[in-house]
Amino acid sequence: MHRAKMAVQLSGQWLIVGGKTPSLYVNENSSSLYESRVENDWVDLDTDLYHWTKSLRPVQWYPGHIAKTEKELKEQLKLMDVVIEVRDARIPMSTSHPQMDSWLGNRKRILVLNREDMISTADRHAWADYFARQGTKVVFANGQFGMGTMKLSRLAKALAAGVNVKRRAKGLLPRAVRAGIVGYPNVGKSSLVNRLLKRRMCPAAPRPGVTRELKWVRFGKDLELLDSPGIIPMRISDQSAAIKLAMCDDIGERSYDFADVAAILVRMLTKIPSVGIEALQNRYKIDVEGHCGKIFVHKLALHLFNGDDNQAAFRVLTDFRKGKFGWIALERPPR
Ligand SMILES: Nc1nc2c(ncn2[C@@H]2O[C@H](COP(=O)(O)OP(=O)(O)O)[C@@H](O)[C@H]2O)c(=O)[nH]1
Ligand SMILES: [Mg+2]
Repeated sequence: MHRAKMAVQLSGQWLIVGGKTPSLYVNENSSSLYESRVENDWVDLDTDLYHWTKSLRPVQWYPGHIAKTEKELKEQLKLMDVVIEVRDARIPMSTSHPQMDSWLGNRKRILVLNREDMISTADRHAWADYFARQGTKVVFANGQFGMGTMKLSRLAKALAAGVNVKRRAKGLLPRAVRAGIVGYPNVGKSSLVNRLLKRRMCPAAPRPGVTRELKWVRFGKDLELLDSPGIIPMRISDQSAAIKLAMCDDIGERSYDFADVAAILVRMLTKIPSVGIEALQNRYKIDVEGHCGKIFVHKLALHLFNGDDNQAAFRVLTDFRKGKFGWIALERPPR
């Protein structure tokens, strides 16, 4: 399923940007052997996730302002010279909008994997390597502390400069170049804009749905930046993706059941090679029985929260989001 999604994506025109050089990491045979074993585990995980989620109540989140945004954004996209597409580095596939390619067409674009601090070096390497193999490099960024924004800024300006070279050739006066920031809710778009501008122009908050309108801001003397509210498909057809958005706090809390999502997160964590059952048992001093996430959450509820599964589930989700099981991605590239 993922593979198909990427093929569409890659048929679009991607711009090549910085990123770590994969060759710095993959050298020895032993490490590639290890890598291939880990990759196998990840493939299994995707299949498992599909089965775990299919019986759940579907997760859907489409607040009213998103439909309006989508319409406005499509209009604004026509004006943009460069589009900066931001995704959550923990789930680069699940934060890729299925319609983005058709909206952007041949427009110049930069792919940013934000929240780079929330994934491991191995995750980062896997994604850098994957995009490099596809002929696509990405900017890894941290909207909170500004890593990667210098590179992003340089790149946006360089790409934008081409616009005025063309205008001059046609005898037209130069004009401010427009760059738009687009992406799913809560991936760090406003934070990145603020970092680029080196001041807080756009409200950023730790919950999805804070930016409600499109906002142009001046960036340097010849660039304008557009911050936009997050967009998300009206129906998320891939429920594994929807669950991962919930785990990463990228969609509204009211759209999912904490206990369901936490139970699946527990199962995922036990299977992620760098976390495993031990990490959960050590943290909560509870046995993981037969990989069952529901039982685990319920035991935690009895242990700490007077039997309240919801609170226990919220604790597990929050701990994951705070990196208490280590900083890890929930997705690895398709092979
Ligand atoms: N750890 C971490 N947090 C980030 C990063 N970028 C943004 N955030 C936080 O994520 C939350 C959502 O950011 P915001 O910019 O409002 O996202 P937007 O909805 O895409 O505009 C805020 O609490 C930010 O401080 C990042 O790279 N790393
Ligand atoms: Mg925002």
